[in-house]
Amino acid sequence: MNHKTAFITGATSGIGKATAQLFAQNKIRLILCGRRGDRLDQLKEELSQLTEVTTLQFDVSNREEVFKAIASLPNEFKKIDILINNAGNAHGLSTVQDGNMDDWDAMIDINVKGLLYVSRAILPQMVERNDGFVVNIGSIAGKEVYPNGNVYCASKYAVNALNKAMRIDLNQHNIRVSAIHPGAVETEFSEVRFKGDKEKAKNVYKGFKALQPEDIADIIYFVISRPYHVNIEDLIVYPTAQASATILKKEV
Ligand code: NDP
Ligand code: 8X3
Repeated sequence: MNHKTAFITGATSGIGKATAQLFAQNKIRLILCGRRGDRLDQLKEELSQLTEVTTLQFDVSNREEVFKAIASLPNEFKKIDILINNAGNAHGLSTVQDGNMDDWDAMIDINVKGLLYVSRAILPQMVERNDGFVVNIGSIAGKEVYPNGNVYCASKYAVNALNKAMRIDLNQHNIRVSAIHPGAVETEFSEVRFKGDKEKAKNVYKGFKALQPEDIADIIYFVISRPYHVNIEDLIVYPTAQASATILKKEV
């Protein structure tokens, strides 16, 4: 994978950060993205020992910021081979009738529109070169609706649909498109969902061994390192203790 360049959204934490670390070990050049500049700086310092790294600080849900940030890439990072559409989160957990509409806006704007804006900004250069790889991070929430998950599930159903749509639209251009749909991964995800309530977040992963961000990074690396004629379209990954969005074997 030497000399390939990957653009990773949501690289400041969890799955995106673990993917950046694994890609760096495999000498993939990195464009690391997120809103938290201090974390981007730290990660750049760490991974620059292994590969070439640049960072972009922007909010994926802000259309102008997305296009401005990508246009500002230094020349040596302008050719993007691999796009990892990972940035996203759940905001809140409640019924539709009690739903917080700001949370709804955030999930649709970040998980759906953000993924679209970043893709729209990067795909034309892949199309022009007839080469590229897109990995979309969906969720089991995009395969199965669970109680109180409504809008987060809808946003991930949209990612699932867009993954299929991209495969169709990009088929004539030799661009591979894959989606990975994890079950419970122990990251900052639940802290964001529960608005910084660390205790509540910790409880989500208590009593079973959740997937770790490195598990998903391994799978992403496996997917993007297959021979050119192989495209893994859709992968669902659960922790062993989990059988569905709602069936989870916890030790008491
Ligand atoms: P984390 O909360 O640990 O990481 C989320 C990342 O997304 C952060 O780097 C954050 O960066 C970035 N992000 C969030 N909002 C924005 C925004 N508006 N603009 C730019 N970047 C943003 O969670 P995970 O690593 O778990 O989540 C990664 C992906 O995996 C998400 O799409 C999530 O839906 C999905 N997923 C997670 C699962 C889990 O159980 N953890 C299971 C299934 C799917 P920053 O705050 O610096 O902007
Ligand atoms: C994250 C997993 O089950 O909380 O997408 O939706 S879940």
